[in-house]
Amino acid sequence: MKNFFVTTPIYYVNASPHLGHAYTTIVADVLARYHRLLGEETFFLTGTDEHGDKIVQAAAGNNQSPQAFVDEVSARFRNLWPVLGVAHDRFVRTTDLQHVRTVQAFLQRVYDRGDIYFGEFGGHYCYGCERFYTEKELNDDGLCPQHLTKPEFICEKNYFFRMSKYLPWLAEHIEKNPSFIRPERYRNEVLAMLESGALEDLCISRPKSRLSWGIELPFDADYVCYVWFDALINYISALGWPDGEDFGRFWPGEHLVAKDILKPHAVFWPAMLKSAGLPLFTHLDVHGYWLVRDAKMSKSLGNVIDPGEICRRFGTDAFRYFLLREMHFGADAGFSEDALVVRINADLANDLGNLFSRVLSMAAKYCDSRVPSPHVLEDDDRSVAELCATVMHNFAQTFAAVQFSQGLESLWELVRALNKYVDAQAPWALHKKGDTERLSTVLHVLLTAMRKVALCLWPVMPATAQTMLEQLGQSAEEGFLRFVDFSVEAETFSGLEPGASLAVTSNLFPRIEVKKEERKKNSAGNKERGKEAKAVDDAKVPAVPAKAQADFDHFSALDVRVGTVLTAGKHPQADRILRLEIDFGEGTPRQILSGIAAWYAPEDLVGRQVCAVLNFAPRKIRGLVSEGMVLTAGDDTCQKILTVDSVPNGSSVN
Ligand code: ME8
Repeated sequence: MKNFFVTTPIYYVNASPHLGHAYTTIVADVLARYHRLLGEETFFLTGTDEHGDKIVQAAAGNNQSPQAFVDEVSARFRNLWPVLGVAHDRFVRTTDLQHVRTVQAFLQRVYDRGDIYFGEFGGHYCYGCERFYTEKELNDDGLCPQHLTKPEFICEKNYFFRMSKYLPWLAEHIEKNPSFIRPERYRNEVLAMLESGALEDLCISRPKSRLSWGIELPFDADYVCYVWFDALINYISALGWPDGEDFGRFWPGEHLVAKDILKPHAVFWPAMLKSAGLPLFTHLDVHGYWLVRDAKMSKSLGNVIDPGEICRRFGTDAFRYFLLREMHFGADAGFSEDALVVRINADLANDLGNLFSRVLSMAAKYCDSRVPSPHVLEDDDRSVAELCATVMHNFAQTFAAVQFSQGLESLWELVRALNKYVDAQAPWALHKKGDTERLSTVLHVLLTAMRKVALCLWPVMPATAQTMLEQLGQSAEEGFLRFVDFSVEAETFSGLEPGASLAVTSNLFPRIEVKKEERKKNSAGNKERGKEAKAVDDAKVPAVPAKAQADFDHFSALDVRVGTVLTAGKHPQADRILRLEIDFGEGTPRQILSGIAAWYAPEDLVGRQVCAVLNFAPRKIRGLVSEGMVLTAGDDTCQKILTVDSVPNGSSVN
């Protein structure tokens, strides 16, 4: 028997799971179920990535220890998956003891093979990415290409992985194995990266003096492992490497990620595996971003979609279908509730739901809700059987090649063709004519084809497919999977037992009636809520004369940026002033004095992000220099800081 192992990235524990996380994990679930349909023994892994600077900062911002923080957020991820119909086999956490053991064994092996060395290195460190950049990797302005912030130049002694040694071999492997990274555009991107010569050895340690929340290096207790080197190893720690039997059974696996983490998966990870003498993964499947109102989801834009809430409102299977149908794997796609409703009404209620509803009610009327026996097949019937076989072959091919949207599109050709077949054969007319043989054949053809549709849909819409099968007189999920052989199913136009009892009616997907105004309100979402809040505020704030009209140039001359408060204390000479040290991603924090002591205790500000004007000339206030001005809102009676929803330090306020 063949085995199949699929993984999602393990999610960075700093937020609640969003639509992007949901998509990757649902795709992995679909693939796992598809391979189970093929009769393969599958293992599906997901989990959370819990070490590194960002966790420490986020935990501090929450007044929690890193461990308490990761326990809480990791549970939030784990609890979401059943809501999305996701049935993973293992949930790995990088703070698991087994993971720590595997990482240390892996490091030791690579070290013993001479692929880790100690050296002094000066590099451009981006705190957002938690990694060093080489000069060539920075953008033309010398900024981190991901965060567009100025990295800090750090020179320290560290351990390095001889990644450069494996790059020529990796390029050759990718050239020789066209489906190793797919779709092709990402394969080309990685080959270009390898050809550019910008990649060097990888710094894989952090001194404990700077970061202690990590896995200790087995060969130097003063250092912890770089978070990416640690996190990637989850794919084998979850299988118990080096001694767990699951490793021998399921590795190598197929990885699913979005384009943001292409490089660590396509370059670091294969080089690490090669150095440790382990087989490479089979495929790296890379998808694009879900965009909401044309932008990548981010808290600061207020366009983050909560997948749990969408499932509760529209149904889990409808949501899964939409995600798989709407995104062409590899390219970006847009999410909106309007588009979701359109798909539910057109594809699920009209095409699929209608087919089931009309055929089952005809079977109730004309053959007592029992599967009829077929008689002589005519050309039209044979065309349906042929279309079924073609669609199932397409479906298998496209799903194996992660082209889910195309697979579903092809399946819907069949669903639409079946509706047309109903219209053309007009069973009601056959009944009127008393042509029972032909009527039985037509209904049998329809019910057989509907069963094939249900079979294909099981990976994408498991609960609905199960209902469909039960309505067709078939047994439930587990029993069903035991006897189904997908390849045989594609070849043979049969599968129903004459006489088996059918459901009397079916209402799989009721149409969603959305009144125009309500839809407007839904799609405006946060915008509407913002307006309501504004209306309340407008009522409270007394009208003040507006300031004189100003030039945009005056505004854009100000350098307003976001930074995290690292320390806060009272000004020794001025009661009303707090002395803050704020990290704006510039390397050294700035000292800024702010007259907000009446409204904030210093400890309330530590870990919070604030906005400040940075390009005023430094000013001395009672003996201390202030290198900027923190922005606040309010009046003489109360001033509150302007804060933002976690963006990288140094981000400009525009
Ligand atoms: O990168 N559209 O975790 P992460 C589609 N911990 N998918 C999206 C998305 C979007 N707008 N935003 C995020 C990490 N994703 C590391 C991984 S693995 C060894 C360590 C999905 O929480 C997508 O799968 O930032 C992406 O690869 C992943 O979330 C990144 O999740």
